[in-house]
Amino acid sequence: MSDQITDMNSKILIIGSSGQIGTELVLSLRKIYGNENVVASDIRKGNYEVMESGPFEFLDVTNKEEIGKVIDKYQIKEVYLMVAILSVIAEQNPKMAWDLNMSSLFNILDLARSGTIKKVFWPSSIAVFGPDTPKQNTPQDTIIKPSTVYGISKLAGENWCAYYANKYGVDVRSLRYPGLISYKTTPGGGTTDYAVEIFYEAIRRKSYTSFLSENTTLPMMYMDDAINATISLMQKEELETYVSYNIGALSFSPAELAEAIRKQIPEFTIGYKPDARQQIADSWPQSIDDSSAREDWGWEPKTDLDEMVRIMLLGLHYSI
Ligand code: AKB
Repeated sequence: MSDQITDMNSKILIIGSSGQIGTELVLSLRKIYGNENVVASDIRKGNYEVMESGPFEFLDVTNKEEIGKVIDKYQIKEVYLMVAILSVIAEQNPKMAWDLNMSSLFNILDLARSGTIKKVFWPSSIAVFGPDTPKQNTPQDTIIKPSTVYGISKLAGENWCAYYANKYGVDVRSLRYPGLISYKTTPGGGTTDYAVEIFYEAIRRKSYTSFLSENTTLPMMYMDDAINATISLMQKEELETYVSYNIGALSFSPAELAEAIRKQIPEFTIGYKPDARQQIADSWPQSIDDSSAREDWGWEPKTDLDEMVRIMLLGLHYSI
């Protein structure tokens, strides 16, 4: 197994380029492979930089024919499918979330099986784990019985990816993202979103009311680390077998995040008003064992809590 950068002439398609991860993924991939080689697509307009720096296509991920046309038009070789209905919205609309999360994946896996796509990236999540999973240093392989609609769709997706990889030889790769923290595009509909909202409120009002309780510790990661993980996993020439990798970086509670913010904004205050999202958070791990990712392809996070807080406050200071 050797490492090799993706062929510089192969075209890449990101579906869901207006979302939190998609936005930053497009910009990073364009820096590596060139603006013209990275096609952004979404059902809605995105960030100005994404829309202006290279090709963009309006695309409905549930429409396989439409996706096929974009793949043919640009001779796409790699697809990053960054579309999903996250945990909170999925609890409110179970059927809609299941339909979108699964049909988008099937469309891409089927196109990869029968066409010219050589590699697919599909995001999984810590949401695959459930209340029976060990909470500390959650292993790669463990009890996996999710209690949320989103988690059920991610676990089914992981199994379908493994099936397409084993049965049809589709090269599909995946990461179990923790909560992702970034300032370029806001997340939407997730349980870990408090860890982004808190920065907006810290700058605007110097206070925040958390919808998770004081000591709810969850695995989290600064976006640059998540993007690096994603790209380096895709740059690996070959992986032995399909696996959706655990990746860990930070673990903190709302109280610990508030304490880190207070180092930069001493007058910042936090209150707690847990709502229905608490139950989702309580079913997830607190920290992640990512030794398989470290061993198999050299995963290593770089941003610690204080550095992440500093970057977030600085980034948002100039943009809101
Ligand atoms: C969510 O909170 O739903 C997501 C996730 C952990 O996958 N951020």
